[in-house]
Amino acid sequence: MFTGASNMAEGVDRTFIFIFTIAAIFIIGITIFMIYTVIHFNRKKGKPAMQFRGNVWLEAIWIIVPTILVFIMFHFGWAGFAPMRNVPDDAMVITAVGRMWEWEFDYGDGMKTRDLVVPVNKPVRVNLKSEDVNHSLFIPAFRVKEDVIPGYNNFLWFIPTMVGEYEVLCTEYCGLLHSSMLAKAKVLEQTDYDKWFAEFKNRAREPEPDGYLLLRNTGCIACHSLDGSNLVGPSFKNLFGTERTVITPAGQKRIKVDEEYIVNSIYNPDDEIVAGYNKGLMQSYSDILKEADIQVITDYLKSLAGEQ
Ligand SMILES: [Cu+2]
Repeated sequence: MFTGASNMAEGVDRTFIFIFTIAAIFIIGITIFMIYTVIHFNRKKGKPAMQFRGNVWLEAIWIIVPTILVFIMFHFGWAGFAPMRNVPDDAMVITAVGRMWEWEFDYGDGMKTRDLVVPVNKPVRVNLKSEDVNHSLFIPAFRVKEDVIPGYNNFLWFIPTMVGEYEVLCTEYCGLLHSSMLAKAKVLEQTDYDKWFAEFKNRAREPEPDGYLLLRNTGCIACHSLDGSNLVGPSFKNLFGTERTVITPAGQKRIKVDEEYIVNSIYNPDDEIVAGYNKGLMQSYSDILKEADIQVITDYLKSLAGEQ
């Protein structure tokens, strides 16, 4: 009956099934009773209405029974919730960073991933940090969900109980690409996890290019992919040096993506919109990125287009 992939699933599912069952019994029972009374007590000619003056037993029952049911619901709810705020001391700690519109999982020492990778049967504490607005980290298979609020140190924890790949979502509407703020939670056997972690550690040692860091920290790659996929804006992959059709206030024209075009696109995004994309979605970065920053970004874009 409890098929969740973490230790939290049983408490959550039990509460959910109990409340759902009570609600189903009531809605079916009340509906049947209502239909019965409509048919049985409909207005008949010449029949005087009966007058009632209360019924102590009936009133006692409809106060006592729901009160008991609500207390049982509270008991199940509390029994499922209390352990969620009580993290074992030996839990491994990972920081989840939410930003518009991606998740990043920080393992410390500069080791950051897009997907949450954890070993099976080990307690994991996930500290929750937001770099901009309110987000909410939700891993349905683990039955855990907590708000990620800027300036507030929230957390969640769990023990994954089944090897597999599960969805990670944001459940707090956080803007345009909220629905694509997705990641995976990968639960591995301990030996596979150790292997992954060792590789990850080696990879993390290689410093990221400055241009990439600038794009990431400014939030550019939430809307412009690096792998060629189309998001809100054109992908950065193979962008530099190519020709595009752009829409200007004066009409369509062909341009070549060069240094000048990139500076102008960052400072005046609505001037020349690549055909097929929408106006008004990007702010000007003239207050955020200096010309020197844009030079670093341009060099990185050249490397993505194989020009360096
Ligand atoms: Cu979000």
